[in-house]
Amino acid sequence: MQLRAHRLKQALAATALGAAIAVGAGTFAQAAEWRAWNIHVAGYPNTVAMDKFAELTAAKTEGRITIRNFHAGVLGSQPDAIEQVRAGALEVGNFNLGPIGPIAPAANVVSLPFIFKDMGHMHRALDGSAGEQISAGMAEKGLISLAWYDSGARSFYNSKKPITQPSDLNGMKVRVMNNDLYSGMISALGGNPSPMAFSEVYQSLKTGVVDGAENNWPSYESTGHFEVAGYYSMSQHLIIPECVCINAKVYNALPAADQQAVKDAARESAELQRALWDDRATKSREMVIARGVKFNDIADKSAFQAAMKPVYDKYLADNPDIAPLVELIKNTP
Ligand code: BDP
Repeated sequence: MQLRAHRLKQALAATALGAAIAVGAGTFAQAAEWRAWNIHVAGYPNTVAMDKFAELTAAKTEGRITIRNFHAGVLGSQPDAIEQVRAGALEVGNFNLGPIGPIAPAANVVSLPFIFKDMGHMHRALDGSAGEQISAGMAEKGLISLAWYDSGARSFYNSKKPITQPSDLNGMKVRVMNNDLYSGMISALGGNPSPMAFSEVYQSLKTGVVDGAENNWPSYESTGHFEVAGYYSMSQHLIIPECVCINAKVYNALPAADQQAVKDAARESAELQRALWDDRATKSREMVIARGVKFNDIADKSAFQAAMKPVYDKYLADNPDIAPLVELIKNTP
């Protein structure tokens, strides 16, 4: 009996020692697990690309960094998530630059309506000095942009009628993302802006809290907004890029090789996202039109563009130091 007790004690001690060694070793070579925020649902180009980003990061860092994606906005609204990544409560997020603009004025240039002529123009600007200035402005606010994702062009949709000219928006309640530039844009067109979280838009359209909203084809389709706001009018007033953004302190604390690995992983995921984007935009558009959406082109957008003058004037009056960046983008061929 005594001998057995003794052996048991010995065995327990050995186990405890083993466990202590294991814990010690684990602490020493601890792998980092990051949490990543994404607003989009399964199958959406950004969701597929963020999964790729996680897979590539684990492979390129040989498991030193793993990323756990939280899709479909389950970790909260986008403005909240941006604050969480800045504060380090979350490590990573796929963010639209729209809600980043109010925090980082340089990043807000992309939210000036009609600043980009088309997607190609936006890509060229981001790939050059304008992109560097935008990244620098974000880094100052604690967000490092690892790569840029596409988000197409945003157009108006509503439950009432086709929009062909600014006066069609008169008195219309239109949901916008949280950013004064977008509220100013709707006011300048004679509508009533209603900033609200993405997750609330479907119900608000359905119950008539708002008459319309604005987004690209894939989001109009994936959210089901087309079911409750069946007029889509191709104003293409905003072409807003998105980032794979990481908390600056987390990124800066990484060894150089891991910084490179994470950046490469994000950039490769962006190549995939951009390829998937074009395909999804076509499919979403075809799908909603087949489901009865009444779509109209706005060939001449000059009246909408002219109406944006007060939006530009106010932004430049509030941020005079950003004027050269606005000019740089406008002059990017
Ligand atoms: C989508 C963006 C997403 C935004 C959403 C919105 O990808 O980041 O949250 O629009 O309108 O196109 O809120």
